[in-house]
Amino acid sequence: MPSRSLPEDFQWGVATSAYQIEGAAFQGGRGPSIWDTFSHTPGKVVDGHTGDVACDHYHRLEEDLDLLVALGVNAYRFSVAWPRVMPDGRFPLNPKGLDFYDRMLDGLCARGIRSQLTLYHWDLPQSLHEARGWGHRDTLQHFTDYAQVIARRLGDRVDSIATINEPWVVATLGYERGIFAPGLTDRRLAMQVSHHLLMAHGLAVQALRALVPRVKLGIVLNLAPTYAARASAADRAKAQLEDGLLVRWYMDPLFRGCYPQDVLEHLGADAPSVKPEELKLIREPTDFLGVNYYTRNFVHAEDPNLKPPGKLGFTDMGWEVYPQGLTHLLLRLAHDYSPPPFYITENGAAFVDRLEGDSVHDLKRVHYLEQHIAAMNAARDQGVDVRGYFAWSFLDNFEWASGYLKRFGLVHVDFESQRRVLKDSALWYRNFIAAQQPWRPEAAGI
Ligand code: IFM
Repeated sequence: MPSRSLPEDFQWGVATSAYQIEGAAFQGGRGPSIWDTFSHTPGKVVDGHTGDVACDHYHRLEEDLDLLVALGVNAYRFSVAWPRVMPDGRFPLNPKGLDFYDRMLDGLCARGIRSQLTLYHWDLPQSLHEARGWGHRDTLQHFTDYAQVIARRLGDRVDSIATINEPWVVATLGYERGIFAPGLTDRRLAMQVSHHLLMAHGLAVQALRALVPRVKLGIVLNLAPTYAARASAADRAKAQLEDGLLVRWYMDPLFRGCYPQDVLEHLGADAPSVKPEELKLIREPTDFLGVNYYTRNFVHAEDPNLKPPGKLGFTDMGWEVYPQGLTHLLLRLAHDYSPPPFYITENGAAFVDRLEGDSVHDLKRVHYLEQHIAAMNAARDQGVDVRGYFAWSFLDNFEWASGYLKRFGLVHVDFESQRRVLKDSALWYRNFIAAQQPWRPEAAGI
């Protein structure tokens, strides 16, 4: 693995999100979020699992921060739970909630680990949802207030702040397909929500820039290249549209100031209402673009369920292992958009793991990580500016509608006892990161 070309401050990290690990859902003054409501609604999450306890990270903060040290990472990506800080999504604040993140930042600083904080990883306060949530422009102002609260309290210690995680997932899975919270099936609303999320991003960036000019600001998108199964015109047209909905719908307004015309035509009456000044807001300059990459899209005009070839296999999510897609994606984004530097803010795989005593021999995950880091480096070698890589995920956790059945962690969690065990992938990642550190005479005792 080439290491010489890596900048010294390259971030090697792991990532999590609040609802997936914190637990303590009804403790410390936290208010309910749409994911509490959704997961407590029968039939929405597999086996009725909820994030009530999750990894109990809220009560095990110090132990988990020590585990980050054991992993040897120099950066940690996590999200703040909006309803823990503002139980109703608006003022007043919940001091205990802020104290928790304050302790987290102190703990990370004390351990020499840089922090990438995400403001919104899907846990919209329930009371804002009841006031029409992301469908209503008032929520954008509440989000900006929340961003300012975080900046004032934590901005002295964070390295970077991402506004929104994966707006495509929020809008499409939450408001159009109804398989994630809040479980709605309204395409018109979903597209308006996607526009509002991008506006919320722009507003928050403006507010944060004024308060914490030192902190790097950006957004995190789930992106993938889309390939046509056959060279036919029909498959190509489908691939073009899928790419438009997933990639260009977000990248174009963020970096070109417009929505893609072909997608607007496809949406027809479901296209959002957009004002020119809103497009300007969305294009507010940022310092980084977070890319979450797991697999590619493979489309066939007549058979939506056609599986890709899967030469390197599939993960437990049924997602094809396709590392070269990450290289293609990064090269294409750099070429088409000239965005700010990238971070790979999520990349990882769920596999069926077996705990054997104090070990989990998750060789497939080791291969997955190795192949994707190599794919990222292949893009870097061709000039793409990538500043960090974050494995998803630090711990096995609540995998949304799949509950606890899908394990993405580098660290195994027994959800009964809350015992943590470093999987072989964690040990591999630790050794890999150590090998990337530049050789220093003083470290070698010379
Ligand atoms: O667990 C999720 C995460 O919350 C967002 N990105 C994809 C991951 C795996 O599905």
